[in-house]
Amino acid sequence: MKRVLLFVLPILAIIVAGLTILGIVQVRSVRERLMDDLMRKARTVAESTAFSARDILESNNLPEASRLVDSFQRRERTQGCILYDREINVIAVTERIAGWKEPNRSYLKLVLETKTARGDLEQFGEYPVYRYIQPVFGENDNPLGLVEIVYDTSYLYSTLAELWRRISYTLIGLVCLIVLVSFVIERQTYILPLRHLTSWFGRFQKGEADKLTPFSAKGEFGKLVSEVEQVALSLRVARRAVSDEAHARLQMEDIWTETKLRDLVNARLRENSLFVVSNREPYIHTIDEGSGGVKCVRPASGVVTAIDPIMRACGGTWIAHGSGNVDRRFVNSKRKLGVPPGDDRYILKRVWLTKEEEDGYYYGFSNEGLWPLCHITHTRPIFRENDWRMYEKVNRIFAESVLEELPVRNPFVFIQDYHFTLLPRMIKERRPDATVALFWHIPWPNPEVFAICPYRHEILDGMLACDLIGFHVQFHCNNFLDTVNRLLEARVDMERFSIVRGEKETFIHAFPISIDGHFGENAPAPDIRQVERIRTEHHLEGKIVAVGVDRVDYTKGIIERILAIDRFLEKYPDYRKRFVFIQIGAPSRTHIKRYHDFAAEVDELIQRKNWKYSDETWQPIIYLNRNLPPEEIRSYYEVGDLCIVSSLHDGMNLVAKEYVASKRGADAMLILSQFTGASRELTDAVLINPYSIEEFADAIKYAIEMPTAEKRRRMKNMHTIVEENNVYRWAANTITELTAMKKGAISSE
Ligand code: GDG
Repeated sequence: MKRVLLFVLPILAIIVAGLTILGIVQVRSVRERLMDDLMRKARTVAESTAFSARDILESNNLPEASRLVDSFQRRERTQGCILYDREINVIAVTERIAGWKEPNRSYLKLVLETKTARGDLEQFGEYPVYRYIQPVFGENDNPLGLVEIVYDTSYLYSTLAELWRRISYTLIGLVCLIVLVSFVIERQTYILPLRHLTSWFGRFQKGEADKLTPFSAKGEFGKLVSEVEQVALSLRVARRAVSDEAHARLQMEDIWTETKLRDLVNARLRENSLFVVSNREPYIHTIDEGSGGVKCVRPASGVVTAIDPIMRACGGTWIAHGSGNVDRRFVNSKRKLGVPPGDDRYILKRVWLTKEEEDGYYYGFSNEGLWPLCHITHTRPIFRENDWRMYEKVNRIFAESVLEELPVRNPFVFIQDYHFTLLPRMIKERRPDATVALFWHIPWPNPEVFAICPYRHEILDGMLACDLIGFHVQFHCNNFLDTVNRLLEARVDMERFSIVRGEKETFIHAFPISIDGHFGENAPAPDIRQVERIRTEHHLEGKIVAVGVDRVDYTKGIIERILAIDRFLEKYPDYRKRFVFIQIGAPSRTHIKRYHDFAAEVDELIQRKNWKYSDETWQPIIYLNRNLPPEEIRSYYEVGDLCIVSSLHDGMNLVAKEYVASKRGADAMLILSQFTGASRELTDAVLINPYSIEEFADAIKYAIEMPTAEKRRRMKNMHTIVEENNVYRWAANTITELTAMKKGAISSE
């Protein structure tokens, strides 16, 4: 539209200007012609009237004079006639103009003296009139008086106005015609072929290419089409080749690596790449408060830690809330960008939300309602009707965003976490053929706890549209099956671990999530310079260093950790000046009052305990209350002789696994809460109950004093477990299970 106007407007401007000038010229010449006619007519009439008036004036025959001027009363365009004597007294006047203004005596006198007739335009009431004054000559050319003829000129103006009207109508008609013709030409030659090409390419993207007939177009456009067709063909061939190679390689390798997962995805999903949906996006563009420049940040999020390596391996599209304050600057017209920035391994599609939507859906319902409901940490869940409405609305917004991306055949949608319980049904309603899985990254409570949620039925109904729901541990699966059994009319099959409602069966399976770990030859060497800088900066030389890495969240047991360290130093004073604990605490959900208060509580407690023990050379707790890049966190793991994970309740806890992976069986130890999902796998850690401060304090001593050989043995065992059960295996298990369900529908099977 804009382009058509750009093309049409200058042409229209030229045509309008040209026709206007022509109109002005034509109107002017018509006006001159009409005036000329009028003047000539006036002169002729005045001369003949003067001839008749001569006898009347000579004989001073007043009745005859009246008759003469009255004859003008009947004429159409002549307003009237006035007869003057030699002294410029009015002898007779046509009744129609009897009320005309006083005669301009000096003007009439001039006509009489110069003996020359004169004509002028004048105003008579509302009308413009033309008056012509003719001297009446007697014998010897002596003036006897004057005859004044008054003509109505209004017909002249209405003729000109009519002329203008006709010119304007022609102009408007012409403009409409030109615009219409331009649109038709634009549509035929440009829009339709382009639309055809866009739809063709769109269908190619969605996997319909095989069914399509070749695209035909001529000229320059045809050349473009031909190039696009070649790209499409190469892509199709490349995809098939990758898929065949992938099948072959899958038979050979047995440990799960990035490459093996990629092969699995290529072999099983073929061109139907993965669609992941989560609230948190893996890369956030924000303004750096220090430098004022733009930076790309990796958020502190277990979901991001786990899913990003999978997406890097498999490609596909990750749809998430665009939460960075300059995110909009980095997306294309479809709100997408290639990530990681500069590497472009997969597509990130950002969904925009208003502050009000984010507040209700994310801070409100998800994190003041569902998060405390699912974590048994004695923080009361808050359910507000308005938050629920926003939660529904945002699930709908995400559904639309996902649906517009899905390919025509066998799409795979992998939804992450408790922010999207309604999304599976919204997708399935419109795309029943889509395979939808939901992974629940946090614990699932028992039925009594879940039943307090006012929206329990809607949530369960939304989730059960999935083909598969995954939890970290079997215990959470069992809780979910129990919950459905108690709250809904459904058949729970405890042998198949599935729930059947009507025609629909949803499988509920445990998939313990993990990390990529970069094991074996791929393990990145620690950044020695950064490690040294950390040691020097915090005066760690010769010290026993423990680390904790968490989002500042009340479920992570940070307060209990500090209290346990306090008790440890109180109970075992020999460790004073020898032990340092570094807490990395990434700020999280700070708009929520509970989080805000909790952060202040952590700050205050650390300050109090440091004040209690520190002297000029030593401070027991170092608190880094900021978001650090993953590489720096790795350096802190390197520095730590111990890692403390003391969650009060945690779906899995990836920090525990990251620490074990980064230590590669070295002389180190992990202290791990028994209330984390990770404690089911990492049984060689020193397991603690974070609520028991005394036991916790003793566990710190026990971990420090454990013989080196024992530490190495345990760390090695745990390293093997994390290496084998890495995140690629987690993804492979999920995908294998999903594709097995849809066996008939998947092209490669
Ligand atoms: C949920 C569940 C489940 C920490 N500080 C920073 C930072 N981190 C990284 C850690 C780790 C991740 O964040 C945190 O992982 P967690 O597993 O502790 O989890 P949550 O965010 O609570 O995640 C949890 C997880 O989902 C996965 O399913 O394990 O149970 O609650 O990778 O290294 N990362 C960056 N800066 C930091 O300051 N970039």
